[in-house]
Amino acid sequence: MAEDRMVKTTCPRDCYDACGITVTLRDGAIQKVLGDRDHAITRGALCGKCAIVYNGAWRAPDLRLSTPLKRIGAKGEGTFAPISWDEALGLIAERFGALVEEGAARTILHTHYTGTVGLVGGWYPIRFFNRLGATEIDPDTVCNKAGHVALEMIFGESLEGFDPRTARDARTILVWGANPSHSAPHQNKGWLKDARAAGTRIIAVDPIAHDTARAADLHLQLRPGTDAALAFAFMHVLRRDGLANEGFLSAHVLGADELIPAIDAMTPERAAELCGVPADLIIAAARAYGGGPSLLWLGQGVQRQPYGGNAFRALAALVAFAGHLGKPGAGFLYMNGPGGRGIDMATVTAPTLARESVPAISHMDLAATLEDPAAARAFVNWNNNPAASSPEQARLRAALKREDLFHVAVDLFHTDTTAYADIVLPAASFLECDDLVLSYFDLTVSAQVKAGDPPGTALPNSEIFRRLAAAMGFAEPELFETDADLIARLLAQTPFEGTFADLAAIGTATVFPEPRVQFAGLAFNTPSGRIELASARAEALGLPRLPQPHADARTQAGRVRVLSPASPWLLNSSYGNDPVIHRRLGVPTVALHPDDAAREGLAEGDKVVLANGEGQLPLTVTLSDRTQPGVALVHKGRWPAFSPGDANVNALVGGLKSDMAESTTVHGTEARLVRLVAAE
Ligand SMILES: Nc1nc2c(c(=O)[nH]1)N[C@H]1C(S)=C(S)[C@@H](COP(=O)(O)OP(=O)(O)OC[C@H]3O[C@@H](n4cnc5c(=O)[nH]c(N)nc54)[C@H](O)[C@@H]3O)O[C@H]1N2
Ligand SMILES: Nc1nc2c(c(=O)[nH]1)N[C@H]1C(S)=C(S)[C@@H](COP(=O)(O)OP(=O)(O)OC[C@H]3O[C@@H](n4cnc5c(=O)[nH]c(N)nc54)[C@H](O)[C@@H]3O)O[C@H]1N2
Ligand code: SF4
Ligand SMILES: [Mo]
Repeated sequence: MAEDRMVKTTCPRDCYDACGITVTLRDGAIQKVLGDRDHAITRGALCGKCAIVYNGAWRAPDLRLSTPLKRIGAKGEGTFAPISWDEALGLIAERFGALVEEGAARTILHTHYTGTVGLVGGWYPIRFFNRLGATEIDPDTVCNKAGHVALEMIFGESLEGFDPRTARDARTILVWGANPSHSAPHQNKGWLKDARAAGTRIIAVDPIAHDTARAADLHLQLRPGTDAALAFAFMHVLRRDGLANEGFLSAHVLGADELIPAIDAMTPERAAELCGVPADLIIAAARAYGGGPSLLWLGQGVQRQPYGGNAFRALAALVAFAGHLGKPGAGFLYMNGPGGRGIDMATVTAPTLARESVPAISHMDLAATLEDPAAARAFVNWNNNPAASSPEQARLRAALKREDLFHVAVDLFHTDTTAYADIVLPAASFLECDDLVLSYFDLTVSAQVKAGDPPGTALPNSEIFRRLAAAMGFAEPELFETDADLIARLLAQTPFEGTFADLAAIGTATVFPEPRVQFAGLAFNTPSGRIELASARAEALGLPRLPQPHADARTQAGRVRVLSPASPWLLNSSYGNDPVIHRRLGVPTVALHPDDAAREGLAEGDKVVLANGEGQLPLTVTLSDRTQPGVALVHKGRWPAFSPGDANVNALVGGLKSDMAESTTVHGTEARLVRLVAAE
């Protein structure tokens, strides 16, 4: 028997952890996919979900797509016949070519997101769409765009966060609207736990008492959508207790004085009423944060609210009032982008290939646009499963049934979305191609290394779009650059000194020897060069000039606010088709506070329907003291096809846009609870 061989690679899921992986090979075949023991974040164990799927669905020949397919049944039915790559690409090129000829390239819509966050697998195909002139469904609008735009407006930058290693200098870490225990499991049990063990206070602000909140020193369990009022109350305490950094405010901040009346009015007692958090907890948390140095982890959950942009503006004001920037142990993190490690994303996406400006629309408009034969004549989804992940699920799926909509899906698996496609193209997984992965938490650069061959004739995303470009008759050399050349060029932009082979040998490189200080020079890329709490740009967009001390009104009696954050067993909708994951998940549930359940006469295990103007969803009740009265918890990511009612929580989610950036308001969803009486 041949010796075992090990390949180090990296998990490229949309996850804060960017785990190091060791793949064991025997006779050239993958035996086991395990966590890398030498990896500083992973420390030997993958998360539970990846440990299952990377040794399950992701390597299961019966589940993976292995050949191009052509639809032979009705749209949505999922009946296909295998065809060759030449035939598939020929059919696509013919349809796209005709639309280009007619000057209707923009009626080709494409959705994509973070099926893989590998720089090549995630973004190289954009080159093709730039050249084609297709309309991009702005991916961030389904996730985090409001937060990005708010931070960018205020700090001139949303993709430069604190360096997590600076936690050694922090006295407090405030985790606001993130749930690391699900969405960043290794940061939760490594970084956060280590910080706490070293004496750093951890404070969580979240409507749900998740494991991170339970392990924290303080948990402020606010009502959803009341974050801005709470942030103003924090600032109130800072000012009242002499913790506001006046020197910082006058030197680096625009508009702090204009905010003072609203701050002075938002006493902890007033905020307690609006947010449902006891005033003494607000005071204790504000003092701990204000004392500093402090880090603020800005979660993505906070801004998936109707006033999510304003909430981020208020949280930015809190950072400014505390003056927690520009020194070790201070700062905030939404996401660490590639730019801070030297990467210019235009190297990957080649925007110069676009002949005109590239049209983009919000995910919130996807269903309405797909419905309209004049606006949408073709549709491509790659790295994205909108029939499970996007709002207005029923409307979106009805639109995908349009016979005259030419639909191409690129995925590893048959999904709820591929079921509607005319052509399905099989993609290679991260175990089957090289790439670069940049954690969006740690300032590292990692190698994704090919460990095995894809099933059948499946191809990496990049190769699929190279071949499609050739079939279209496009000639620009950028459309044909090899992965190896691109990876080498990208790696050369980073501080890592070595080749891809050098990086592959170690898996992950820490590219800055010492922790970076966020905004070290306190120079901000805003028009004034300062932190713009008062924003002329906001005014020009019809938004208030200043952050507002807003709190959403309480949910009306008889309704619940439905929160649908990350599940520990799914990665968005990915993994929902793995049989072991499926067993772990059990039936789809709604977690209700015992008070709500008692009021509605519901008990553990009862069947209910959540219903609103958007749709309805059958669920099984589970009682939980992790939630609060008026708030129901239904995790995202179930596959409609495997769920009662052929729907998941997005059947309840409308297309309402946030106050900024036309972004998602998924956590603003409300619904009625309808009890099902079992037929005798
Ligand atoms: N296991 C797992 N990990 C994942 C994902 C997954 O699906 N599964 N998804 C990945 C992706 S794409 C993303 S974007 C990240 C997101 O990861 P996070 O940034 O952690 O965001 P979420 O899990 O969406 O939600 C975080 C928290 O926001 C809270 N929340 C909801 N409304 C409010 C509010 O009004 N105020 C406050 N303060 N909090 C609120 C929710 O209760 C939840 O606990 O996770 C990534 N990691
Ligand atoms: N109700 C509710 N809905 C939400 C959210 C929420 O909090 N609540 N969160 C939203 C957020 S934060 C996000 S980011 C979106 C994410 O939504 P999506 O972008 O749809 O993410 P996934 O559901 O994981 O779908 C990714 C798809 O890519 C495929 N894939 C994986 N690797 C590859 C590859 O290498 N090549 C190709 N071609 N395909 C690949 C996977 O099989 C999967 O089908 O969902 C949003 N939807
Ligand atoms: S999904 Fe996240 S936690 Fe799980 S293995 Fe991948 S990077 Fe690690
Ligand atoms: Mo996301």
